[in-house]
Amino acid sequence: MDLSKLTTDGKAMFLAYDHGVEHGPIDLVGKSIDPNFILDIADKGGYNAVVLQKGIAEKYYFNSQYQNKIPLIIKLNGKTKLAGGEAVSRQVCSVDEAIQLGAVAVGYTIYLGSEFESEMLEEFGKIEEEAHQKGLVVIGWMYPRGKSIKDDSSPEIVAYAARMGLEMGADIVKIKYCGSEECFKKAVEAAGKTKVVLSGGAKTKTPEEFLEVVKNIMSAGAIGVAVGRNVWQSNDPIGISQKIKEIIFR
Ligand code: FBP
Repeated sequence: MDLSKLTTDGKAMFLAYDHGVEHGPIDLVGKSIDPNFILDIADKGGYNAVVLQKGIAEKYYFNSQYQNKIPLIIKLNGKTKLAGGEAVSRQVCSVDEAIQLGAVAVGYTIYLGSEFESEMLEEFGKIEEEAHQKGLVVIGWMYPRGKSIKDDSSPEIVAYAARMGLEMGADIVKIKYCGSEECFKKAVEAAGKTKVVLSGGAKTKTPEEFLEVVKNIMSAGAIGVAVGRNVWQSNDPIGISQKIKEIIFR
């Protein structure tokens, strides 16, 4: 699959903004409640793409000034944190709807290890087939989660998640940080020809802490990041975007 619409010299910086679904407005502090604020960061910060759910894409991105400036990744599934029990996230947007909204890629979260893992794997398989037939890049949010997962960021689990992306046909996997450059290297190795991006995580105590993680994952062979809170919850979203950019594209 051709990743050129989503990358610069093979590297990528994606701005994630699907947290209104996954975490609720509590995450969307200050100006970040406004989707236009995020689209402006994506534009001015030089992101390769922005990640949105379909409602935000339809009302704020489609036919807006941003549509021709920033490529769109549509999340095809989602779940709230209000639902109890084992994690399951089902499809809420079709591949065709994503295309109509202007997406060049689709994203789908698979909760590996959940009781409902097989449902998500099956759904992902169908989405991947259709999206590839229609020329879209497929990104797997590979998140181990559930009673059977003791530590979702252990080196073994993160490498397993990365490998699953390759096995399932994802073009890019978005995985959590496992704590060091060495273990991330193993995950990149496990992903093989599937490219790896870091899933940002909760805002770190200092921006330097997050930038250190970005340095480590890039040295480990990742192609970049799909980051949300560490950017748009920052006091200086454009400033931190510039620093991330310098690390990724240097
Ligand atoms: P962050 O950089 O803010 O962690 O965003 C990455 C992301 O994968 C989002 O796309 C998603 O909404 C969120 O993290 C899900 O986080 P989790 O399921 O771990 O609570």
